[in-house]
Amino acid sequence: MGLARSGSARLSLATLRDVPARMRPGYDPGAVGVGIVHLGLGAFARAHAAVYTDDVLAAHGGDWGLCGVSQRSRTVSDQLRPQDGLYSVLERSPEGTAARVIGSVREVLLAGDAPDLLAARIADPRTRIVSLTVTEKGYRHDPATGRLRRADPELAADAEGRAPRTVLGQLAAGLDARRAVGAPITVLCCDNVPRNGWLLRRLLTEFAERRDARTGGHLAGWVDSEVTFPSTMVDRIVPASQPADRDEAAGLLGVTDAGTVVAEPFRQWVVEDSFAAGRPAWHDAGAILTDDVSAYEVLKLRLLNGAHSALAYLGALAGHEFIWQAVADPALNAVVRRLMAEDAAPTAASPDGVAADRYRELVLERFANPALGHRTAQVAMDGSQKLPQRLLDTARERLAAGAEPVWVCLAVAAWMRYVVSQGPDLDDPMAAQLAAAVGGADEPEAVVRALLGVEDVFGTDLAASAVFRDRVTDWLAQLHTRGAAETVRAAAGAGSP
Ligand code: CS2
Repeated sequence: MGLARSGSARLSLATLRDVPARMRPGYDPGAVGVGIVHLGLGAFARAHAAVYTDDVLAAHGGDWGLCGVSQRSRTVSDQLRPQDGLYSVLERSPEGTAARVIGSVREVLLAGDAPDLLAARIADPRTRIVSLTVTEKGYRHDPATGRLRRADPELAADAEGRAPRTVLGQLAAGLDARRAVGAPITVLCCDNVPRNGWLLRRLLTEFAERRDARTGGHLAGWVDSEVTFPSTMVDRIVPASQPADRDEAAGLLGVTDAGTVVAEPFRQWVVEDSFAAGRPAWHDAGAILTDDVSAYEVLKLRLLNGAHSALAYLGALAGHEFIWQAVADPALNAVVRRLMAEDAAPTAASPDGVAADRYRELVLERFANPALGHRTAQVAMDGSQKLPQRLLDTARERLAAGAEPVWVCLAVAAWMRYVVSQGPDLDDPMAAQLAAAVGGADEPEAVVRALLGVEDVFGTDLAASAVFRDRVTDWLAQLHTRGAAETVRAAAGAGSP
């Protein structure tokens, strides 16, 4: 792990007193019981929901500790278990780094190791919320239709009764055990997918019906009457942690911390207030509890995440390793501003009190934070799962309004160029399907036709839009012949291309 201060004690409940008092949790983590099972204990969850809950525990106490569940790799459980679930968040801004130890994660499980224990945790009446950050691809659905991928072999095996390896399988097994206890519960999706609560209810119901058909059970009906699925909008930029971050954490804390995560100072959480068995007082930690999350969600997914993806693909193609470098590029900055103002903003009604242009400036300031070290390659991952809600829905609405989504088309063309240029190294759950669709095609027209034909991503309508298809093709041709940097420079210089 290359910890800076070898020989230093490691963060744990026993060594917490060695950490400067202002950096410690404002309560005794060891005394907190589990009230939330969180699926997907990645860096984002640890720097977002777990932090809000840590604030609530400091302010109000209560048994809202998290049982954090890693899905695949052993890394997080190896980092956190020897530390009694404790870890630090390094908040990075151009002014410096502030560290705090988070105590809200009270247990760490690896899903594959303990499927029965996980189901028992979800069934336990003391568990009142199951929350999730498993990324867009974790739901195994078709982003274009919002339906389960019927042919997914992992889902099929879980529905056939195997010890669950998929998120939906784990949820179904746990909720079915809870049905025997009869205690209502809330499932809280915290991923960047549109109408995430509604979508997760639909996907889980679809899966439960398949499972019921095999078992003769009544899980789908129970989920319908006893489980709530509030929607959320989640926002904080959290780059993947690097060895140097762990060294800095050791320097600041005075103990070593294998599980430290890095984040920007900004954080936002908007939550639909629909909880079947109670919830922590997250509003006292700055979260917005509301009846309707939709305006916040659409604004964030289309302006922030849409611009982020555009910067990631154009930035990577232009040779920028980090997002802050891409947004500091005057031509790229100009192009992304136009995408946000001319294509995305007209499709996103601002929530009360939020001015779209002020929101845009704040987002660009956050992207420009050089202390974060957020890689374009990280944001560029899983494009097939991200493009629909970040860019394609914007394009659809602009086209329906009779407008040409010029800048969204540039971002889509950049994604296509990125897909082809990455070849077998493309980090995307649909990499094989995208490569097969492109085949040996190289001409822009052929590449656009091939990728627009991938209905799981583009549906059927966009391929049929000559306006969309021709503009994407024109941009891809420019990226081919002039390269990304020159294409963007020319576009930024031109009034309207
Ligand atoms: C990013 C998001 O990696 C990505 O796809 O766009 O993780 C982004 O940083 C967050 O949604 C910000 O809240």
